[in-house]
Amino acid sequence: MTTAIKNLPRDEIVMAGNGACGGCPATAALRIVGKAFGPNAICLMTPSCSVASIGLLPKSSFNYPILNICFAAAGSSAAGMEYALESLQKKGRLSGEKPLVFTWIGDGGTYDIGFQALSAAAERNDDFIHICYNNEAYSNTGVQRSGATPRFAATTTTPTGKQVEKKNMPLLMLDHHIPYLATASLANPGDFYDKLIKAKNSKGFRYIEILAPCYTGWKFAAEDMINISRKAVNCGAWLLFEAENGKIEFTNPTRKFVEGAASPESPAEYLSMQGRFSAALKGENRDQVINSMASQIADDLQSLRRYSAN
Ligand SMILES: Cc1ncc(C[n+]2csc(CCOP(=O)(O)OP(=O)(O)O)c2C)c(N)n1
Ligand code: SF4
Ligand SMILES: [Mg+2]
Repeated sequence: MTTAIKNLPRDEIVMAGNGACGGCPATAALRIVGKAFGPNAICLMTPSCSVASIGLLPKSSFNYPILNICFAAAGSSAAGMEYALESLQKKGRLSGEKPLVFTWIGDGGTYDIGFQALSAAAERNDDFIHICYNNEAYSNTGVQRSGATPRFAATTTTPTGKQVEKKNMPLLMLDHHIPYLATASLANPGDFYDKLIKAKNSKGFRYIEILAPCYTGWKFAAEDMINISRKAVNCGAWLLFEAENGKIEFTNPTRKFVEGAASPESPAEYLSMQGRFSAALKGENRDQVINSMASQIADDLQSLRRYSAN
């Protein structure tokens, strides 16, 4: 049974006065991470909105020891941190329980710039948790396109809409044969929390990715952030699943879509709610854009079916 939001622990690692936009999805997701991981954790971040939100010592507003590391190095730095802690423990120089090491990285730092080090850490099955908060762009530097930006979305580097499909990063990571992988949504906070707890209780390389609808980059009203998160899941633009030792389990409504018990909603409303798609949806290409998105979703579901059959 999924943990109810009212039963989430009261612990807060995100303090008042942080520098994120009000209602920032990345920061909301990080709050849930703190509730799941508790105080005994070390967080590594690469340049991103989350780093910019921390603020300056001694008033940093995320209540974890945080290392702000170079963009390409999340995988190797977290692996090094974990080996160092293990070594200290073996030498008797670390008292108490070993802290949990996790990375909190944007899509730019995961899909693109940090991919090499991440892939290497996954292949070595290094013992840490990588969490990607995916706001589908390089938001902190003014919303440039990333490998996670969906086709047709306008960014500052794709002003008329991105021409190519995004990477399927969760499936790429699954192909590294890692012990635990999950996708999550802010519309299902209890499900996200439960997946974080599973990852915390597992060993080896664990990967979790949460969709983080950024209203400044996606251009929608801030109060619609959870609504957009839910629409993404209901139309299949964001698919919810987890894989333990390669065995995939789906979270509803994705499970129903995969099993053919229900069909995803049309992506029309999801797309229309976001200003980043307005150029692509203008004029006679509107139906073509919507159909193309629906057909990509059908392809992604088909890929998941193939993985679940293996
Ligand atoms: C090697 C390097 N290239 C570029 C930058 C500039 N930079 C800082 S934050 C950022 C965007 C990061 O995007 P993402 O990882 O998706 O996080 P978000 O800003 O969306 O939270 C960029 C390009 C940098 N700091 N280092
Ligand atoms: S730009 Fe987006 S991701 Fe960055 S702090 Fe603001 S709402 Fe959060
Ligand atoms: Mg980003």
